[in-house]
Amino acid sequence: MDYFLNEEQQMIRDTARQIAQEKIIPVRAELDEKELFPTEIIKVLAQSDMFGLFIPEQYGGLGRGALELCLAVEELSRACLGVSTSYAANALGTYPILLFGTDEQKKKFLPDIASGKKLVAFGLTEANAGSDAAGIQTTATKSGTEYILNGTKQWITNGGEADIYTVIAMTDKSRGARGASALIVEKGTPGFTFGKKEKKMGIRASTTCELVFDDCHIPKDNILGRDGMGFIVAMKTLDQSRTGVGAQGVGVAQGAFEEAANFARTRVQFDKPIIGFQAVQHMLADMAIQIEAARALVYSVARYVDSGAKDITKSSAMAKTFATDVGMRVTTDALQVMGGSGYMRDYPVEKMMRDAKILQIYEGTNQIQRNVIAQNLIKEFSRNK
Ligand code: COS
Repeated sequence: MDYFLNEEQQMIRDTARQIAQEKIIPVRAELDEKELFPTEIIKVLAQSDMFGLFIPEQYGGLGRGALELCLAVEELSRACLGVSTSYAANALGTYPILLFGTDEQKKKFLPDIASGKKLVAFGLTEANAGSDAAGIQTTATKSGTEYILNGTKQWITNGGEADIYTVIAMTDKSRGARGASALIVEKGTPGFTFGKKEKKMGIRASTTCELVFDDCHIPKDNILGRDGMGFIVAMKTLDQSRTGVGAQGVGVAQGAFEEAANFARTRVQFDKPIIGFQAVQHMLADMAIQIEAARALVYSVARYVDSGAKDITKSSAMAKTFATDVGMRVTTDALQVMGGSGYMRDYPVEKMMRDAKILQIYEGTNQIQRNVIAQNLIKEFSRNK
């Protein structure tokens, strides 16, 4: 399929593909096995300007958008979802600054993010606030020219590795979702430490850990948007980033499909390569259809996001849900095509299947996405009545 990518977009895709081939594939099994953060690969991505793709030129980036980011994320995910998660979570953490930061905040933080000098993480989730994001209990209490942060964030991707954290905390608990605020917190701020590092089923080349705030003083200038806007900052951030999670689904599905197809062409049973059997052919055909449909949806939604449209909530939830369900189904079927070999760690597909599972969970479970889609449909029905 031709998605009519311009020359620059093709170049971005090819650069990410080359990094994936040369730098990620040779080490992905080791990163997974030893649960290592991909520091060297992050450096290579930084040298290739990959962290600046979606950051405006005036703040040191390349000034491109969601589609370019999706192209890079897809290629990295095709090789290793753990590495692509470390990369994509950086964008997730950056969006609050990009969308709600003042010019001063952008000048201060974005150039180092665009160059890859500083990594970013997004701190929303807590032990008792996952799907129910408005239930956060971390507090930011105003005191003179500062906020004092107290509480613990859980399951934060890039936690510990990142230098900059965009954190959602309650400034007025009595106001529920309208009492949350978004703050920029820098690593090294007194009262900010890292807690438990998680041991995960998949995406083990990414770090997931707790952020612990104990009377952590944050200058008032670090607020994003206004007091009470934190929930909106979080939701708009997720609206932007969910298409990228869809791109992860496309990438991991493509990677697993290629492994399964190559295997089926060489694995001989009953005196012929198993790709000669219709049972296998139909599985491969179904995988190819699903990947193409997911890619088409993700690219169109990314283009819609880049058009500056305001109503992206439903579309990005659709792209995330569809493409990540495809990621899970295709990696599972790829393993099935490979039979016992697929189940062994000698091949990368068992890792791809373990990795793919998180895509249906993080940045809002696919059940929550369906709620979001349905709520938006209902609003549209009543508007068009
Ligand atoms: N853009 C702008 N505003 C939004 C919004 C969006 N995408 N989604 C919700 N809001 C607003 C609502 O309009 C509402 O505003 P008012 O109070 O002014 O009416 C407010 O936010 C609360 O919205 P809602 O009532 O829908 O919130 P719920 O408490 O029912 O929570 C959410 C539902 C949106 C939190 C849930 O569907 C969700 O997305 N959960 C997943 C969270 C998530 O992705 N976690 C992963 C963390 S990062 S890896």
